[in-house]
Amino acid sequence: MTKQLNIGMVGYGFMARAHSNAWANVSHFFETGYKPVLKAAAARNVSKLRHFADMWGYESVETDWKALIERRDIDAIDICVPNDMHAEIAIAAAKAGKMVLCEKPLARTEAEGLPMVEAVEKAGVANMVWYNYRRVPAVMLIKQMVEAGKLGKIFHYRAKFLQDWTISPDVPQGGAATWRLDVDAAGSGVTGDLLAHCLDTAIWINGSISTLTAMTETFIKERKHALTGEVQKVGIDDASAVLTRFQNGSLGTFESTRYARGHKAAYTLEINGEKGSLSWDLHDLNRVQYFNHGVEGAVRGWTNILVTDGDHPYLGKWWVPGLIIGYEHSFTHQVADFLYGLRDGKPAAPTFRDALETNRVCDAILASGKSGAWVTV
Ligand code: SOE
Repeated sequence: MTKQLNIGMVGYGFMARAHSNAWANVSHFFETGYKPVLKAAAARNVSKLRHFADMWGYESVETDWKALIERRDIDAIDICVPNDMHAEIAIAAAKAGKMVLCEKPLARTEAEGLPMVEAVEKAGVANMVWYNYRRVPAVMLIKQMVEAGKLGKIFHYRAKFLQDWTISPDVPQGGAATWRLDVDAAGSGVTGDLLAHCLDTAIWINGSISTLTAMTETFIKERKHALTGEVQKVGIDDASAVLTRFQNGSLGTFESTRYARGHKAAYTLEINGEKGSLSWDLHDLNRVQYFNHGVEGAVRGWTNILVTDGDHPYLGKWWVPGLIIGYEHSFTHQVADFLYGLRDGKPAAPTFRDALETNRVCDAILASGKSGAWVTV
């Protein structure tokens, strides 16, 4: 029998929309034994909250997240607010016995994330962090191919996440739309916001990072605060470039920036191994590029795999071969895996504990960016 799972959403921004879309449509495509219901949404700005709730069909609203957590008809709390609020809400939700799903990064630092991990583990509640790019079918296929040994020994892991939306000095920091530029709200700049995605995928596919050295830069040193208009020092990293060694002996190079003119969300990755290479580009997200050195020399070359067949990850649940899917589907897949995890009693990854590792690596990058030294993670 299908069980109802009542969702309590905290926030109403871009991520709350991406998550709500996933909760709303997952049971149309995936038979997990659960049917999520958009029960209530919470935020302080009542008019924006009501508009969001109406658009997505939330049954009710709360202007205080604490009231949402206290409600007995809520099963899972989904946290879609700036990073500085993740810990307090997640810990309170876990104490109240709710399942907790948290937008990435788990916290601003590892130290802030650890009590969140301890709270969900102590309470024994299901938990997950929304590193959605793992659930792009092409990325999942890469993971499966690496696990199946298609690349053999891995030598290199290379990833970038490039944007260009903060180049103008007129972009403010703080406030609802630009909290990602405010170090108090975000914890860090591109390292926690963009590179964290690359790191999560890398650690998941290629294992833990052992040591690293990083270069970070803040190109624009002062910005106006969006709420007060006061010109303040910028505390975030605008760009980070990182060299890593993985525990499996491979080398990693990572880059993230909001100053790569022309790039909006250019997440790319490439893995080079003894037997072949694989690469992926978010702007062409249904394709995997594969070089198989095992193919006879005369016809050997990069193969372009269109990941839309029924036997590709998740695709059997969507349309028919050749029909592509998009960014939003990665969230639906993440919800589906969360619900399968509830059904099977196996936590869906990344759990809070898994995601803490990414926070640890981000901390090491920011420390190395300041000191210039190699850091052991
Ligand atoms: C930043 O612009 C951002 O929205 C990130 O916060 C998301 O995590 C990333 O997926 C897209 O870019």
